Amino acid sequence: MTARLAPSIAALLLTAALAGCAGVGTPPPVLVEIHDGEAAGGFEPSTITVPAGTEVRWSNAGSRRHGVTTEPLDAAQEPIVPAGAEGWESGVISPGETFSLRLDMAGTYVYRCSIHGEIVGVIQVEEQ
Ligand SMILES: [Cu+2]
Repeated sequence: MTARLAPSIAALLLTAALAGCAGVGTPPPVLVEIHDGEAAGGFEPSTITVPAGTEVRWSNAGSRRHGVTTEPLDAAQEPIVPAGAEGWESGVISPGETFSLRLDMAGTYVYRCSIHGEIVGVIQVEEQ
């Protein structure tokens, strides 16, 4: 009896596990627009709070080339990212182009435009 029930119980547990995964799911991507110049707002929004595992998409909404990097302007300083997390350097993002990145590690990330260093953004990643 027990032996016969086992497979169906296993199937039920598997179904529950899959439903649980679907319930938590992948958080929806979050869009950050890049605007020309600090006066125009720079990163919009400049500060975001997202759950771990979120894909952040930067979209160049301006007419100049931009980029996003965690490398500090002052090369002597350390990037501000959570311990154990990697920073990034997008390379050039031309007008109309996007750059995406999935952030899995919780903590604070500070980044800037790699071309216009005065434009800064902050991402707060929270444990899911
Ligand atoms: Cu820029």
